[in-house]
Amino acid sequence: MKCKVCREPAVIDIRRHNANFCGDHFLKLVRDQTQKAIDEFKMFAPGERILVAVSGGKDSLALWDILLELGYEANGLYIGLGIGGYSDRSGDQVRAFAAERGLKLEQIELRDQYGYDVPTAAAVTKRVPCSACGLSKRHLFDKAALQGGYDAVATGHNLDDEAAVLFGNTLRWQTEYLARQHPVLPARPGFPRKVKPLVRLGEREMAAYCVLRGIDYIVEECPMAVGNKHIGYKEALNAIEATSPGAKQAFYFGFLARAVERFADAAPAYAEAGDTAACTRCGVPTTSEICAFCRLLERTAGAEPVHLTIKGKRVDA
Ligand code: Q46
Ligand code: ZN
Ligand code: ZN
Repeated sequence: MKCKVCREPAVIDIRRHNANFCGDHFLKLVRDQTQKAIDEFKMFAPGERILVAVSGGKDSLALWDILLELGYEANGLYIGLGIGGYSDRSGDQVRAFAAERGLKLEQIELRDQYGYDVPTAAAVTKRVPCSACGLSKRHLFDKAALQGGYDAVATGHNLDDEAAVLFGNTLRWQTEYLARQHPVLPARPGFPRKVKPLVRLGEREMAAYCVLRGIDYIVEECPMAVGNKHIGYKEALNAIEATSPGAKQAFYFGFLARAVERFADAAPAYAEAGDTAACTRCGVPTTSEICAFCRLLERTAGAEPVHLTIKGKRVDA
């Protein structure tokens, strides 16, 4: 197996590109593909300030590293979700990454700063943890980006993630979600621009990138992700990709090129929407008097911390 570029021994094969690469040329490919996504979707320009949402996993740490290598000004933001040992370990990983490289990392601990954690919010609201978790992350990333004067929030979603989400949204024809499934969501009043620079790269490539760059990341998944639909969609797409290399890329980029625009009407919030009111507590635009995040704060205020369980079994150790 030889590198497509230099003919030296290759360390990785990428079947959808029908090519093998040595370490150096693979790292170059990853950076080039990221830059290509940034340019193609007009994510941001040199000189703009980026806030990277880091979780401690391979994708977000690799993204932070790649953006810095490409010469962008990128700081990290980590949110401690209070999901037991998983959150402790992921926070340690992020802090070690930033400290070793002398990077600027902002940190928010839900329990310390907002008086709740994800397991407690899930118990109080009687909904799946991902619901309160996603709401909290969106609100706090938006707020941190606006307050810090950042031009965009970047997340580590890769091609496998985006193809799996698209697959799920398509299975159920969730047109509102389909309309918003774009690698860039433009800024609108009260909300920063959101970008996904890794959409041209797969999960396996991100893991290889971390190994080659000496990036330690948390391998374990969030205990709440285990067994969820998203993982099932990924497995289904992996089975298709195995016999049809390039299928994922064709599915996702074909959607962006030929279909996403057709759903634009289904997401009025992102169209030239009429003005919404401001949350009377925190000021973010909302359709009701109090925004969903402030309602969550109200509901979780004073609630006893709970342990995270799935079907009665504790999963947060
Ligand atoms: S949403 Fe759900 Fe993730 Fe939050 S509770 Fe875990 S699996 S971390 S991306
Ligand atoms: Zn090479
Ligand atoms: Zn609010």
